[in-house]
Amino acid sequence: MAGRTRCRLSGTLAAVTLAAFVGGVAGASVGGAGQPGVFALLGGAPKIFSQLWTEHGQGLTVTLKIRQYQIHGKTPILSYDVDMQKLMHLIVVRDDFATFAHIHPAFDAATGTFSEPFTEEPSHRYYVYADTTPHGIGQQVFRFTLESDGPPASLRASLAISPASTTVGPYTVTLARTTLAASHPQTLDVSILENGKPASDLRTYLGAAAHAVFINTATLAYVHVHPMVSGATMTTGMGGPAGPRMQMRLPGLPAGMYKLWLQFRGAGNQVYTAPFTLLSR
Ligand SMILES: [Cu+2]
Repeated sequence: MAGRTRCRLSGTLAAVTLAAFVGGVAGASVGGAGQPGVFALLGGAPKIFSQLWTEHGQGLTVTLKIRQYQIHGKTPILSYDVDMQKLMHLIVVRDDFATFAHIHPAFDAATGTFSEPFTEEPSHRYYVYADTTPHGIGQQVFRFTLESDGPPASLRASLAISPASTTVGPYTVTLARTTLAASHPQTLDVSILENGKPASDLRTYLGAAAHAVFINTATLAYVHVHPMVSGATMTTGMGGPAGPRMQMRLPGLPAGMYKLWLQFRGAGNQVYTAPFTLLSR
């Protein structure tokens, strides 16, 4: 698992923008029928049905609840394979792409329900991607839309290409470039420096040297790749060294502006998230 270069593509260009809204909006009501997820894995097909509902807590904190079913079944799926050390990876992105969360909901195996508290900010919409591997079915990714109180401040941010380097904690993360050739598979190098020298205290996180999530800011298409340590034929295993130079193998990304969040684990077991904005053209 850790050695595989994995690549996740979600969403179809035509369908996604619309789908985020067709999928409905959760958060305003408690419980109820729930919101059907929009299948979001490019090249795949929906083999299950996914549903999200929310339970309100204090203030703007909600508990996200996700339950999935066989496509024509009424019984919740109870058996999931562990993927990258977790049963579900939940990616939550704010509508202006300014915040990103990668969380791992608790799973109640008796009811097949994933639960995770999430605190919204006022006047924002959130895109929620639920990524699981139901046993015997394979990877499935569904997207939901979560709305906070008040009218959304902005549905689409106008984003500019970011600098190729950004600093998170003690680390400076640099991409080889921030423009990509549209629709061509390609390699993108990443380096992580600490105090001007290649960082030496990086460790694998969730079974990979790093995790990179790309979201097309117009279509909401979602791509999840795992960079490899440069020169290595595979990542160095659970908790092993990672970085400081890595290579991301990207699938052909359709033209557009992409927000990228690169997550890696550094000193003190802390997970860092480096945001970038790239243009595929
Ligand atoms: Cu990952």
